[in-house]
Amino acid sequence: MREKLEALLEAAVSEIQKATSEDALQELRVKYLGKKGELTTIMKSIGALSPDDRPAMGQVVNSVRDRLEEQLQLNLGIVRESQKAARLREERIDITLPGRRRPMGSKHPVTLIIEEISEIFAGLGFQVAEGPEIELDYYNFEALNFPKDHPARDMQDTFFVDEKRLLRTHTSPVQIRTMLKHAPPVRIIAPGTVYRCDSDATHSPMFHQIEGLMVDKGITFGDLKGILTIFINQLFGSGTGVRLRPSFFPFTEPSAEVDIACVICKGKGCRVCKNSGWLEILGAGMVDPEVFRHVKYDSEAVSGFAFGMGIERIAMLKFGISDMRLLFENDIRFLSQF
Ligand code: 2NM
Repeated sequence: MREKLEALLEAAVSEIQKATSEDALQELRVKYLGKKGELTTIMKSIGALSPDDRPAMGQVVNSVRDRLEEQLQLNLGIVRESQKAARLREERIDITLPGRRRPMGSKHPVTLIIEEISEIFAGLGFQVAEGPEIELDYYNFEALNFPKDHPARDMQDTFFVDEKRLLRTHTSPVQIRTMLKHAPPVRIIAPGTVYRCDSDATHSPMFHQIEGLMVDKGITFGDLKGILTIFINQLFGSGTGVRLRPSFFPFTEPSAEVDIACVICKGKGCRVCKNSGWLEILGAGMVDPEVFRHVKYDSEAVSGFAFGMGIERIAMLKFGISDMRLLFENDIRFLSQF
């Protein structure tokens, strides 16, 4: 039996050393050490030996098993190393090749205008305020003095989430939230995305606005006109004509539409201004005391003005974009020009 074991060990070691793959080594493990393996079979026959011979023979079997185990591990390491070496020999990397360039991104024209306008108002002491795009009906309409039956509160015009919540139709709720949190004075602008049920060549259901609010002791309509004139002259160039026309908004009284002299024809009349020489770019007014009541501001002690403008229209005028839909197609050939 001892000779048999020695012959087995020699044969097995030699086979293990010749194996060139992990699979071959696994097969040899099964062949010798598996449940029906050659060593296992010999081990089982120990029972037939006389009790005196069993311990010694058991030790021999164990040492043969340990030797085989050791040899298998050793060759497994060797096989893995040589496979890795072969792979590395084949994988040639040409370090002289130029790297793959990632195309440089660019800011969206709407983002550029929001940044430019925010910079101008920063220079006038306005801070940027933000708020949620899913808004409460209360902040979007109720606190802004929209009557219950106002058409803007209809499903036709507004995307409702449920009874109480909607996609904000303007950024005015940001001004409400700001006034509820902070006592006067406030000087903020609220840029952001807004939503209305409207979709055609000149209306996108998702667009952008910047609204502004200034509240302090003794703010007048003159401050409104002065601030907006400075703003327009910085955005469109000094000397740009400014015109105010009376208008109406639920949240301001009095209210005005603010026009600028057409940037295309300088007021002579063209297609863009529909021959009027003027472009409407802002709505504005003195904050209605009813709005102050909702945010618990004392309208006897403070007053303020607010204004709002659409960004897409301003981006089109400033960059000479003829079709608003280009701003929403996200074609990089278009976007990379700004
Ligand atoms: C506009 C025009 C006029 C406005 C008013 C307010 C608030 F919250 F203070 F009442 N925020 N924005 C406002 C006023 C917006 O957009 C055309």
